[in-house]
Amino acid sequence: MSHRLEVPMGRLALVAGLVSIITLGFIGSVQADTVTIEMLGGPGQGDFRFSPVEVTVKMGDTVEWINMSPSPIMHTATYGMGAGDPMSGFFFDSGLMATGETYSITLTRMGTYHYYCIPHEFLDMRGILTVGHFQNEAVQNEF
Ligand SMILES: [Cu+2]
Repeated sequence: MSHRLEVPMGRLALVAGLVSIITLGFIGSVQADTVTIEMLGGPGQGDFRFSPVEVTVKMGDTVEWINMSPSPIMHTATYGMGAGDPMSGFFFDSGLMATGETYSITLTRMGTYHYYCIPHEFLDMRGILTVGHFQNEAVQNEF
């Protein structure tokens, strides 16, 4: 009697094990990612720009900017449409970044975030960051 019970219990344990593996796999697939945006421009690099200029991420992802321009060119990633925007810097502002420096944010609010570079606004160095529940999701808020 007790011997016959051991077999189904063993199968139950196997099934429970498989379920936990599948669950962990699912959690892994919705994990937060890090997206990197390069700040470019200057001698040998052409126009001052963010690359890619337009980025879509999931809520909870980390967005990282890195200044790839040659020294001593400084950039910023500053929320807003420009220095004349009363909301300038409201959601994020890296401050001046030297060559090789990085700045990271994690946005937990859905929407489309326009941003610019303070030193190169006059050269139209701008970017757009869209945050959705999921990658490529249509976004409701326009900031
Ligand atoms: Cu710049």
